[in-house]
Amino acid sequence: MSDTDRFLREQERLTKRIEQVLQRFLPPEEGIADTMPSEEDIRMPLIVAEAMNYSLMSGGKRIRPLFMQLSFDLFGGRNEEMLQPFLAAIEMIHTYSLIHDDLPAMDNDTMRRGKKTCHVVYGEAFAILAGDGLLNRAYETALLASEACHDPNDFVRLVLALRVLSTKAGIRGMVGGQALDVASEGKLIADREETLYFIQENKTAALFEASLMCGAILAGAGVEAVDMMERIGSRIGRAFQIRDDILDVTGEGKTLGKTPGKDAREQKLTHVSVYGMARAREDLLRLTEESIADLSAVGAREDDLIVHLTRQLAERMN
Ligand code: GRG
Repeated sequence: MSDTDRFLREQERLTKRIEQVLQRFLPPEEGIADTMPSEEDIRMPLIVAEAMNYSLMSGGKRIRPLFMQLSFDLFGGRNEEMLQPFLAAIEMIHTYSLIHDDLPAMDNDTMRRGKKTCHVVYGEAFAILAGDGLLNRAYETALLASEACHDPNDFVRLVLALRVLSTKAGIRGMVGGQALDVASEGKLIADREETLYFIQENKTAALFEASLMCGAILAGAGVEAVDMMERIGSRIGRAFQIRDDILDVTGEGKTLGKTPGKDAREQKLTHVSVYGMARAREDLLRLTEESIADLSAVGAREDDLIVHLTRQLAERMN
């Protein structure tokens, strides 16, 4: 078996396990509102749960939980019961952001992960609620890791990981980046490079940082190693966004699972619009190789899946 086949098989195995973890923490689609006055009313909260599950289980690549798992493994993590709620939580946060990003008030898209996006199937109000529900469910789920804490050190790790997850998903992370992205659309920006960097770092890279940092924290890694994982997450996440910007120009809707060509139509600030295609490709490769050099500094080997995955993302087609 070639190295590439071996990596793909291992990645497939881990992704299947992540799907099972997600199944374990899905919101129930029954028993939510037994006290509602009428049959029709009772259906409403259930439809929100259905919408949450529709988007969550609609076939994403599960890259963020994969990185969290691989970071946990890299630092010799053993308490999988503490990790698993966090694997589900990061994917729930990511999925909520996709649902809200597709809304007419934001990026206004009808396709996601090759399917009709949430608001097309369930309507805008219910898609907003499904996103809210997933964000909240993420923290409900992450806190379930407390049931697997065996000693005070475990509780400290849980609190640190929660701090990282909530900060990186919030106004000083993904939400902040999305706000600047939306605000800069179609505008003449004085410092395009600085603005672009802020958007990439926060809208996209913050969740990669959270994945790698939470994996390391829950495995018991020290402060320096966690800081290094933040730096690596920043580079991998920015590279991920640059690849996204390139694919928006070169990709096809069928492979992408979403509508291509929107960045130019909506005059978005992207790596391609600011630096051009050739420089975008160069920066993508540079950030990828820098991430791999830093990964090897924290003990990853060339034939570890975390290194392979980092390389694979630079060439991804969706
Ligand atoms: C609405 C608060 C809020 C944030 C939205 C994630 C995001 C921020 C917007 C989605 C649009 C976008 C292109 C963001 C950049 C990050 C990105 C490339 C997301 C897509 O992630 P993948 O490719 O998706 O991992 P799958 O479907 O595979 O999970």
